[in-house]
Amino acid sequence: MIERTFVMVKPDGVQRSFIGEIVGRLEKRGLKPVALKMYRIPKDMAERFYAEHKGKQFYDGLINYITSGPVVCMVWEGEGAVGAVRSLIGKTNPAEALAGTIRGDLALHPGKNVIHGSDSISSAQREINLLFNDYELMDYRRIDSEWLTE
Ligand code: DAT
Ligand code: MG
Repeated sequence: MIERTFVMVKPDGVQRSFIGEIVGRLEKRGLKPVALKMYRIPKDMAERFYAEHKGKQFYDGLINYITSGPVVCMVWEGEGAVGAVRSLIGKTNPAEALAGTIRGDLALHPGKNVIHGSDSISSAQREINLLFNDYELMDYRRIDSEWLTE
C-alpha cells in the first residue's frame, strides 16, 4: 500500500550537517518527498507532538531538545513508507541501532538521535496534520516511478 510518513531531521541532525545525508538515504531507497521545510518548533507544538511521552523521565529534556534549534520537517511517500523509514532509521537508542541504519551510523545517545519517523499510519497522519497544511503537500508523478514499482 502506498503510504505517507512524517520524517524530521532533529536539531542535532541540522547542526551536524546531516540534512543531505538523510534526504539522500530516503531518496536512494526509492521514497518520494512530497513536503519539506525548515522550521523552529514552538514549545506548545512540541508538547502536542510528543503528548504520548508526557510524564516520562526524559520528557522535559525531549521538549527542550526538539525546540532548541531549527529542524527539517518532511513527508515521504512510497510502498510501505512508514515501516520502510522506521527500518532505515533504526532503534530509538542509537547505541543499540544496527550499523547501516541512520541512527546506527550517525548517533550514540537516545537524547540526541538525529531523526524522527512516524511509528504507524495513524501517527503519520496525526504528525503530518500537525506540521503541514494541505497546500504544502505535493501531488506529482516522478519520472522514475515505473522503475520503482511492478
Ligand atoms: P522513536 O523516536 O524511535 O519513535 P519514542 O517514540 O519511543 O522513539 O521516543 C521519542 C523520542 O524520545 C526518542 O526519539 C528520543 C526520546 N527518548 C525516548 N526514550 C528515551 C530515553 N530513554 N532517554 C532519552 N530520550 C529518550
Ligand atoms: Mg516515536
